[in-house]
Amino acid sequence: MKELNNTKERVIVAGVSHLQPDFEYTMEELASLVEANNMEVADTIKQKADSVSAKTYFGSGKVTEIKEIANADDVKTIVLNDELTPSQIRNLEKETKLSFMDRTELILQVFSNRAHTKQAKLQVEIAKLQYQLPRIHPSGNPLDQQSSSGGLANRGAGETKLELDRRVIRKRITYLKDQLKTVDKTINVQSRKRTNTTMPLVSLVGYTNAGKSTTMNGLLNFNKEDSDDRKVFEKDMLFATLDTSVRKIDLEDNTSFLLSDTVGFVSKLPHNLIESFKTTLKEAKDADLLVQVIDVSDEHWRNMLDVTERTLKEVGVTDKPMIYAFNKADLKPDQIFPSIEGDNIYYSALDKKSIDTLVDLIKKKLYSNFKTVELLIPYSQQKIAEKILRSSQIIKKDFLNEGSLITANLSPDELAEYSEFIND
Ligand SMILES: Nc1nc2c(ncn2[C@@H]2O[C@H](COP(=O)(O)OP(=O)(O)OP(=O)(O)O)[C@@H](O)[C@H]2O)c(=O)[nH]1
Ligand SMILES: [Mg+2]
Repeated sequence: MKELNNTKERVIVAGVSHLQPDFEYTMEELASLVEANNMEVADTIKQKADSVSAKTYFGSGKVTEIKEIANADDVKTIVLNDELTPSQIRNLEKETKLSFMDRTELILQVFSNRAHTKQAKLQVEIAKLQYQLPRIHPSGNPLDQQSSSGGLANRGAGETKLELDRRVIRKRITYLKDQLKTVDKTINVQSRKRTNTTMPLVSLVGYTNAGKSTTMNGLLNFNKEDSDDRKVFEKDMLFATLDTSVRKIDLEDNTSFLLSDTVGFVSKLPHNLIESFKTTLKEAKDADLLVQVIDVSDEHWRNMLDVTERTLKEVGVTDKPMIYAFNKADLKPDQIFPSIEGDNIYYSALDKKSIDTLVDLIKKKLYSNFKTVELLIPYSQQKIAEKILRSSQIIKKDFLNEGSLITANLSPDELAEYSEFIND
């Protein structure tokens, strides 16, 4: 194992603060992302400036300093805290003869290593190619494209090859997008089957490694014997989950809800990646209730909460009822758990009593606007009775001479739909 560590590439993480209020935090995140990418942080370089340089991201003095520190540390790669323009990277590489990786490329690499399913692989590859498209050069040498030393003839040939390379990449993006559409369609058919029922959908969302998958597994065990085949993958690493899993949770009073677990968030998630992961995040968009899982034992939990809220807004998930689920309370000294304060719960996903309390809160939020009513449906409209029995929360049913008498706990939508059958 030790030997493995020695083979890790050592890199320097560097960033310009440019008036970002959470700069220090994003630099710490960058270091975690570097580790998640199986590299090691040898040094950290920061520059305070009101803005970044359009030419080299850092000011010129800093560029020289980086070169010196990298040489002293015997490091060849610098990882940067922002997404840079292709020309900024080119200029930096030209001036320092070092290799630069920006935050977007790093996140894409981490996602790429974690992608296992066809959908996740396609999503990541599309985002990667879109990132590469404006950054490829006619030769491996980034300096060739701009230099005029090769003479007109060479340059012309280079440009043609560049156009050709770009066309190949564009074609591949189109091809992959088509493939993704087919995969998405299959997944959509499955989720449409679900939406035929009126079972409410609860979505776990939150920062990566907060404990969403562990919470899902805890809820899966609720009311049931251990059922390993339904469990989702949980692990102490960034972006353990890249796909969405949906499971049915049965409650003791004959009611059920659907629960989805999905990809976690981090600051400055690349736009292309978010775009690519839209289908994966669809469950959160369709959800009746969001449970935001927060690792309250992490001193940066407030930043993580902000990142999650910002990302949700970016993917168009707004105005949803939300439970703030402060997880890993067991790791926080003096934190009493499980405990509920309004829409907040302090709990541990590893603790059975916590899970019971979380279920109570989910039920309370989910069914707060439900109403128990008695419906009388004539046998001439048996199809409607069948639909209610199939998809609503049934408390009691009787078959009378006049028709089916059903006592059910109905959502506002169902109350409106079946209003003519409601016995007052
Ligand atoms: N001590 C403690 N550890 C927990 C708790 N909940 C989760 N963990 C651990 O935290 C780590 C991350 O948990 P996951 O459930 O994989 O986190 P996630 O939010 O699904 O993470 P991603 O899928 O990477 O976004 C795992 O090692 C869990 O065992 C908890 O309540 N207490
Ligand atoms: Mg997970």
